[in-house]
Amino acid sequence: MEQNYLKNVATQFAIESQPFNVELHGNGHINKTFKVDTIKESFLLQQINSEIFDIEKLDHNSRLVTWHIFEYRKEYEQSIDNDIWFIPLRDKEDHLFLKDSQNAYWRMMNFIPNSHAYEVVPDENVAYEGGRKFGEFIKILTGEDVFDYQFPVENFHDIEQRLRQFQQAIHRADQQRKKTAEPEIRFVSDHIDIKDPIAKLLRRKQIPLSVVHNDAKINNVLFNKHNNKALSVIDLDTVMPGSILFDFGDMIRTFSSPVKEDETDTSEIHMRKDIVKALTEGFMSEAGPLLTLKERQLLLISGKFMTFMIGVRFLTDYLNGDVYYKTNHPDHNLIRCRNQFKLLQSIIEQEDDVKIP
Ligand code: GN1
Ligand code: MG
Repeated sequence: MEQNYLKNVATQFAIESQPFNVELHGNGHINKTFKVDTIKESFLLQQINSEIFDIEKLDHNSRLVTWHIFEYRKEYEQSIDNDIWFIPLRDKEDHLFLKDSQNAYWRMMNFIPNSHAYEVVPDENVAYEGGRKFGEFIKILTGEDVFDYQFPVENFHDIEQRLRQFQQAIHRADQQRKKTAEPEIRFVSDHIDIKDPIAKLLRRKQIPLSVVHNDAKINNVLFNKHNNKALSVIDLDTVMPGSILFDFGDMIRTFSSPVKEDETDTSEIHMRKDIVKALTEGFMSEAGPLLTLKERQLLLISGKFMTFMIGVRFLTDYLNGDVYYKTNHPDHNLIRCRNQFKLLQSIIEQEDDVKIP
């Protein structure tokens, strides 16, 4: 996208100085994020994919969650320097979204300085810190009323719905893609039981519904560049009602593999038990007292559940011809799916040796 266009979008938000540089930032699969530099400070400018997110509902939830985090910090006399806030429009102070002439939706937020994110967890300290930060996030959000929040993406972590979408994709798929993905399609039917414990308890409302992050990946935690302490949980787009197990499962999924989510060489992929132990300790240090006995028993199972579901979603998108996730090459979604299924296999193989919590 053109610099001048982006600078013009940026200046429509209530920032003090003129932007002098705008560049692509981060590795989101759905939205486009840019870093905007001004002489005084930097910001993040995001173009939100409105085919996927309902903008009004997203706006509603973003206001609630950022407001709640600030209230919490105030109550406990904690700094808000590393928390996210959205910058309103220059001419409409009560608006956080800009709709441009091409009907694209934009919003702007603060940039947290001296921070960085990991695609792969390098050691146990980072796993502990990341776990602690997501645990704190859950702790902050307890007490929020799930009924106040909306669903910017419907049925987001509804495994039955995801499987129906998968079946539809198989029916409509291009024959070549369907043939190439045969082993992965078979993997889904061979492992279909993985959904059962959590899906059943959710259906029977035996797992509490609460406001959770819903995208608790390692690259959604910012770390201090100098001392590697976790600073902040970012990407609040999917904060909505769900289960704590979705977040814990996503942590196992994204912290425990030694390679990136789209690594083509799957030979190294396995669940690193020491990393899972460290992330669990970190998470429990904040959120432990909030978990029910049932949730505790399902922690490792949540890792299988989320790894299975995200694998199914990548495969569905491959069969649909890459309409949902951004891709850099034709096999990108298939590789992401293989990655998830290899990891899932490793979790299954090791599950009897891992005791969590
Ligand atoms: C998507 O856009 P991003 O990278 O934050 C997805 C998550 C998946 C993830 C796979 C709205 O997140 O559900 O876990 O990719 N978000 C949406 O890594 O679909
Ligand atoms: Mg996300």
